[in-house]
Amino acid sequence: MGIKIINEKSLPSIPWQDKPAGCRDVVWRYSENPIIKRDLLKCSNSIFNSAVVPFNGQYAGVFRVDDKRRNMQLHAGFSKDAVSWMLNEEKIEWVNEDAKTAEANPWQYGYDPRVVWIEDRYWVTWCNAYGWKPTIGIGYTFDFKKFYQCENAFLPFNRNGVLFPRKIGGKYVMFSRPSDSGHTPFGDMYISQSPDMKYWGEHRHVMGPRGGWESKKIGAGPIPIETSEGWLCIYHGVLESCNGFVYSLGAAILDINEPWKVKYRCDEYLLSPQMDYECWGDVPNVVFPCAALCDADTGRLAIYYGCADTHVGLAFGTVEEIVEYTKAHS
Ligand code: BMA
Repeated sequence: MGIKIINEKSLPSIPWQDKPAGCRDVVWRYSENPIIKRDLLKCSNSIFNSAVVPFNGQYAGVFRVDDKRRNMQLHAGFSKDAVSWMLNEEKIEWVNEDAKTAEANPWQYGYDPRVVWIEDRYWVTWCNAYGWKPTIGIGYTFDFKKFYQCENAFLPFNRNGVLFPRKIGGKYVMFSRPSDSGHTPFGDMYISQSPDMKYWGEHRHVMGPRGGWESKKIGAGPIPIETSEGWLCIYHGVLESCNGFVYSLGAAILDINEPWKVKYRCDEYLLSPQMDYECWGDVPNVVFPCAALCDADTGRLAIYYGCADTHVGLAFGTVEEIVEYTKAHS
């Protein structure tokens, strides 16, 4: 491989299917999609926009479950093969280490989680209600059994909080996408920095919408992947049609030491809602990536994405091909 993957681990058990013969795309779907159907749990109306990571030689994750009351909740889940998932029927009960944090921020709703291993634990970020208004919640777990909640990173309104997998320049780094109270008709990606996961500042603009498939708003997706070309960042972009929003998946490559500097940005989407399960559901025409597994040895990527705000889908690609394609179409 010409492109080096940095700091990712060997993951020989990563889910994988070779690119189908005749496929001209850089990212292709798992043939048995969706891998998690909306009714997996007794309580679930839908299960989508969810995050998975390697865990104890197998896999674990945090899943967005909208229940039948249509409350947005987070549930832990486990898998041997990262394709077939068992989710806890009960939602995550967050524990606050600090009583003041608990008092100030009682659980109301949470959605669109991301999970990343940094240093000694799995960090979870999600869109968290504060006074019933969305902002970025942060917590952590060691075992996917007990989950600890920290102070919210930002004020409302904010969404799509995504951590980088290591400190950069001595600071934790997170994407977010400031927004408004509703189904935001705008949105740029920003980076914020923190010495301690509690106080966030040194905000930097990364990029905004720029036309076509990403003309309305954009937001970070899976945890960025460190490569010799820069941070490979898969994100979503939204187009507004006469019939509503269309969510697609694209890629950009950011500077390693100053990740608010965009080196390359693919002008085509890499995956857009085209299959029935992406075009038909509670919110039609949505592919919404929240996680990617990466095998450092082969460069294989398994991308987990929400389908039509209803199920979880899986797609494949390789770091090398996505990086090359992004550079060539930037
Ligand atoms: C966004 C978020 C996502 C959702 C998407 C499409 O604003 O609410 O959770 O998947 O809209 O409805």
